[in-house]
Amino acid sequence: MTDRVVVAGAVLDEGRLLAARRSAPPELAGRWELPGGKLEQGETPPQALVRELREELGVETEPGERIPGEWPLAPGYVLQVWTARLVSGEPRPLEDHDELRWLYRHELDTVDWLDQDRPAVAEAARHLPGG
Ligand code: 523
Repeated sequence: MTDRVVVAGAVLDEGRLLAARRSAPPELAGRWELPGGKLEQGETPPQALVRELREELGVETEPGERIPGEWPLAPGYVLQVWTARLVSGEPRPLEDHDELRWLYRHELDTVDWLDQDRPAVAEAARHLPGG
């Protein structure tokens, strides 16, 4: 069976990457992620990403390019990541997160990323100024 996709966004703005701290479930709470969520029926990953970022952060975004790779999650799920440009709004932790931080490239290691997000964060760093 095909794995279900969880899409996450490497949201870029003013030379920084957005990191979001999960508030649930307990085993993931306190760890940092690229925000996103599961695809719903009939959605493409970029469509799901725009919806999830609107719901969770209250912002409008425009997906950019896919970050190469695909990372296993719970059985039956895989993580795919797209870059996204902030179009309007200031992100707020409306759902699923209790803190947000904008990180410059040299600050990317200052939060405890979920293991499965780390390769995509490293790749997203290539889109940030400073190296
Ligand atoms: N991850 C993950 N990294 C990451 C995201 C967005 C999600 O490892 N950047 C994992 C965490 C969960 C699963 O993917 O095990 C689903 O993510 P979740 O809970 O953010 O998806 P939602 O918001 O669609 O979930 P429901 O509220 O359950 O529908």
